[in-house]
Amino acid sequence: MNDLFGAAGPQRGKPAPVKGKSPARGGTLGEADYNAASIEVLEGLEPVRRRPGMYVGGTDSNALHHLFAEVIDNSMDEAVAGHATFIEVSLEEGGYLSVVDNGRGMPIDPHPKFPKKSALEVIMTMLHAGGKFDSGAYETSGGLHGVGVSVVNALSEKLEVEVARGQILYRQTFERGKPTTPLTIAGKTPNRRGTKVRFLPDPQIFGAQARFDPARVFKMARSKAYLFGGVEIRWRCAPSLVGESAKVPTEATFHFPGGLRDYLAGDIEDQELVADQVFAGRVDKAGKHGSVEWAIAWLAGGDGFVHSYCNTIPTADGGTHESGLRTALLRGLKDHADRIGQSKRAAALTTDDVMASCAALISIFIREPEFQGQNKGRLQTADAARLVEGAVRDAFDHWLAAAPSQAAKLLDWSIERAEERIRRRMEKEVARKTAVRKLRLPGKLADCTNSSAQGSELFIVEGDSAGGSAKQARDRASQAVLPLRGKILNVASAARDKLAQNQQLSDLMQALGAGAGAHYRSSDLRYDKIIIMTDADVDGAHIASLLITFFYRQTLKLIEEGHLYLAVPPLYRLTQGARSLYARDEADKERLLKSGFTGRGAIEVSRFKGLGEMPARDLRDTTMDPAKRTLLRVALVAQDSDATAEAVERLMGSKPEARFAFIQERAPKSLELVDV
Ligand code: 2B7
Repeated sequence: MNDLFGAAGPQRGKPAPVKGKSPARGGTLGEADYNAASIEVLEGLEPVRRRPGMYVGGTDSNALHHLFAEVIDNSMDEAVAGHATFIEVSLEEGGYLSVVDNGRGMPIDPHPKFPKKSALEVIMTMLHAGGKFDSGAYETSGGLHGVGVSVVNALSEKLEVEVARGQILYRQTFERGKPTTPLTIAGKTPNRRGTKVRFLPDPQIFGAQARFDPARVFKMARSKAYLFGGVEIRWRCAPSLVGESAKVPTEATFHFPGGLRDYLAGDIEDQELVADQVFAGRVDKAGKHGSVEWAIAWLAGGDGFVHSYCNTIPTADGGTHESGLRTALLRGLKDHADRIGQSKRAAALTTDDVMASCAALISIFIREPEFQGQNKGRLQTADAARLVEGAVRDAFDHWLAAAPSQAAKLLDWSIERAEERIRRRMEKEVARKTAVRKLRLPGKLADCTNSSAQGSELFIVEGDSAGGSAKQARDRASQAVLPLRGKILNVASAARDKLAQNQQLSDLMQALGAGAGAHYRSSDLRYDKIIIMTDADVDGAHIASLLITFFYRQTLKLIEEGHLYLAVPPLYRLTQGARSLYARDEADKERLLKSGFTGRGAIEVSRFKGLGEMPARDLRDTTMDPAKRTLLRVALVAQDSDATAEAVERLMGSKPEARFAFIQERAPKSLELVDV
């Protein structure tokens, strides 16, 4: 073996001390030492092993596969630059992954800054601390995206590099980032050219069980061939790694001169399309430099996606090239709508409407791209937006103009998406308003859980104790209970401002949710039945009449539309042994005493003093359970509403003499109770 430089090796592999930093301590730079010059500094790999997450985003399977991406990206750079025509990817039994290209081969000459080391060793063992290699020869089109192959080296238990250059084969090996051999000449290679990197990810970093997923590596390798039609990718995988049923072949060759159009076809298989044809194209050297390729299909059903790439590197978080694409498609479609006299319909369109369930691939090649974000997954280069927008826009205009019927389908479909979006937003707004109204419900209301008015009932009860019984007796899903304390304000005689201030009535109006007076809106009523449930005595009747007056005056429509009811609680309970019967009134009681019981023994008669004293079960069985109860619907009898108004005024108004006269006249009832 020939030690080419005599300086490399495990013992002498330490980087030369650099001003302002002591690698021996491996410490971080002090604030004072941190100057512009330090940014250019290359440092050793200890930081990578100490904090792998900072360099490859973690130590999980994603991070592991990132190592492969890092290596193949270097080969792709050589291919895209026109120096390599093929790349071999081999997954080996022992967990090794090897990548070979037929490019120019990593430089092996002494590095200008570290004359005792080869460029190869510097590339493999020194962390590129943030600036750039200042020699143009080492510039990658991946730019700052690639964390560098030295990170792969740092995180590999073993790694070997072979370079075939000038008919000579060079070789150097490493362990956990440190050289285990110097760069040596391994022989002559008259027919070989390029670089080989073979490595085994370190189980100390990724875990003892960590392995490359053949399917994932396969897909990553294949996608490179789709992204750059000028390269052939040769795939090899140890048979023991692929199960019998797996879709991963042990050997394959990828070469896709059809590029993204072919890639997309494979991705969407035979899904139905909105426009029958795929919109695909390629513009080389668009603008000053850089090229753009795209393939887009609008899927009739199912989820869409946008996969974007820069220099064959996936940009999972999008960026400027994706924005350029979105702008081009939206403006193109809107302008087309203008041309065919449909601009009004297309006015509301947004990029999301045009891109909804659209399967899109966009790939650009530019020099010195800039990436941002945690995983450097977003392209930042501003020029890329203009580059893509210009290229795609031109082609899209032609595509739309050349196939008017497809263009019409796409336009109609996009407008439908916009309408759907606007409808959804309105529904959301309504739901939000309903939620806000719910928040404003009075504290005393025990609301039902059903949110729809249909089939739900509000029981207005007298006093907190009756309220308590009613809450126990109710069906929570459909029955709400609002207790009112004592006599409520007489609406017919009270002044307007007093009405507005009255807590009881304002609680009631809030619970109903439909407003009052001129602002009453039936469609907002929160319940189907409003049931007044007062004690079966004179006071109870009075409260009921006050409430009815309130509804009559404030929400007449509610009565007209048949929403107002009176509950009919019993007055007596008759018990003989285990059997109980309930009586509505005196007459009912007499009837039951005569014929209601068959057995012998005393019949116990108890008179309910109030609903609050009634056991919840009895209240449910007699008054609240829709299957067993009696309800009276409050209805307007007089067709002539003036006559009704006059009657209410005389009965409930502020002049007692009018009330007295009314009763004296025994005028026909204005309000009638209809047994239901
Ligand atoms: C920034 C560094 C990593 N590099 C070169 C030249 C060719 C070359 C490489 C490579 C991965 C697995 C096989 C340029 C670039 C270093 O500078 S890296 N090929 N292939 C590679 O890593 N493949 C190069 C200019 C003139 N001669 C050679």
